[in-house]
Amino acid sequence: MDITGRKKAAFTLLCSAILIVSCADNADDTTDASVSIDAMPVPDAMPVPDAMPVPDAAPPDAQSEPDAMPATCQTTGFCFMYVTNLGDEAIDPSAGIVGLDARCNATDSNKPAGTATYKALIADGATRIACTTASCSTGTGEHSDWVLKPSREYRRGDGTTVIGTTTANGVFTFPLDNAIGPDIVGTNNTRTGLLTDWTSSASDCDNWSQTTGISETGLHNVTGAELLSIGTSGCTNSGALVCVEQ
Ligand SMILES: [Ca+2]
Repeated sequence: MDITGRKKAAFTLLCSAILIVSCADNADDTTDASVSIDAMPVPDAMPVPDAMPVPDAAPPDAQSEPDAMPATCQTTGFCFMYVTNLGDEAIDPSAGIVGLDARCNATDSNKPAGTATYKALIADGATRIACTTASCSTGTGEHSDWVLKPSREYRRGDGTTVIGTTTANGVFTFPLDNAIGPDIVGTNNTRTGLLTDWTSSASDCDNWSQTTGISETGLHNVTGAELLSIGTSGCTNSGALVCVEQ
């Protein structure tokens, strides 16, 4: 090989080297381009929606429901009783015992705070009966629309003064721990329609539908069986009502 031939060979080698470098550069460019594409999975890194804590916030709302349950004495352990302070709880002949229950739910300065429903501690021997035998000797099956719950503590509106706890047959034994309430100016008489053994009296102003005749009358400010009866009184006479939370 002469000198010219050597120069051609060297030039060819140089060109080959340049091509290899060029190809290598191209390969690097391709790699770089793919790298930049691989670096785009940012959208995959958006787990924010997975962090949705909204469902986690639901359980506290569900837990608030039990808090609303103690609205009645079915769940608070004791029930309220009070004596009306409206003065003369006149009999409404058109309403009967339902009208007397309505008086227990009317505005009254003695009624305990809250939204509880009340019924009158009263009997008519027809729709509302406490016992058909003395102190319900055969059990709660003697009740009709009776207002006291069995084995339940009853308290005054102050929430602390215990009046008494009923028997398993849904009546009180006497004496009570405390009277239903203190003396009232005017009269302490209450309309009851009950005899001292919790059976119904025939004297009930004709099932509380008449303002003539007589009714069994009790006292709210005592701890004995006089709560139920001290005798009879005219249906036009003043009389309060003992009211019981339901
Ligand atoms: Ca009757």
